[in-house]
Amino acid sequence: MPEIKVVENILDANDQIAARTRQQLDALGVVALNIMASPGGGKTSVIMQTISALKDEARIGVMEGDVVMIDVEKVAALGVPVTLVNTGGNCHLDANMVSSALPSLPMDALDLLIIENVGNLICPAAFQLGHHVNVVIASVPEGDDKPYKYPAMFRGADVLLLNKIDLMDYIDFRLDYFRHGVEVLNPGVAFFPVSCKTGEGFDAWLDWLRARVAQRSATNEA
Ligand SMILES: Nc1nc2c(ncn2[C@@H]2O[C@H](COP(=O)(O)OP(=O)(O)OP(=O)(O)O)[C@@H](O)[C@H]2O)c(=O)[nH]1
Ligand SMILES: [Mg+2]
Repeated sequence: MPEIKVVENILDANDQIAARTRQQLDALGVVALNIMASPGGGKTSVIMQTISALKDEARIGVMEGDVVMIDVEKVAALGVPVTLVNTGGNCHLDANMVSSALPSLPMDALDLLIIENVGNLICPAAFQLGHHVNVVIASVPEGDDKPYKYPAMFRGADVLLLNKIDLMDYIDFRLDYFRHGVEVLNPGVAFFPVSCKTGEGFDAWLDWLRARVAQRSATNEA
């Protein structure tokens, strides 16, 4: 089937650029997160809470995959370097976009690069960017069936945050059903229920991230 061949070639070219980016990041000792979620799931909110908590202990830079400056301006107000990765309206970031945006950030003065992908639970899962960690954010108002409907996204997660748990009392969200769907796809994935509004659950996520950044630094120094 020729259509499938074309898609394979595109992904192959993408993966080659992603591999180069990964080498650059590793040489610099920068850990990169690919933050993925539905539109409005809480990507920017999680990024901002994370920056506020960690910016005195880690040097953080941010890439915002978007077509407008709204999220860039929010992150810039926290005083960390941030750049827009203009997706031109595409439904996902790709390795070329991220690679082209690297010179816009002071990469040799960072420990952690946070990449906010386009709000979408399907396309971003298929594209390597050169990052180290897939962070998937689900949120309570989206419903408890999301792992069942978007399996590739949940299967590929290294970390899963369930955001907006402050809204649990207002939504019919069966946490057991959600967790079962995740466990079938991705047993043992690091899972953190959080609320960006109240801060609940954030300490566990921050500890996980601190450990991941420390692991990278230790490898780099060795
Ligand atoms: N109640 C509640 N609202 C939240 C929470 N986290 C985020 N929000 C709100 O949800 C809305 C969307 O949050 P964003 O962080 O902008 O979500 P996003 O995924 O970056 O959205 P896009 O970039 O547009 O895809 C905003 O109005 C936030 O204030 C939370 O934990 N609880
Ligand atoms: Mg956002």
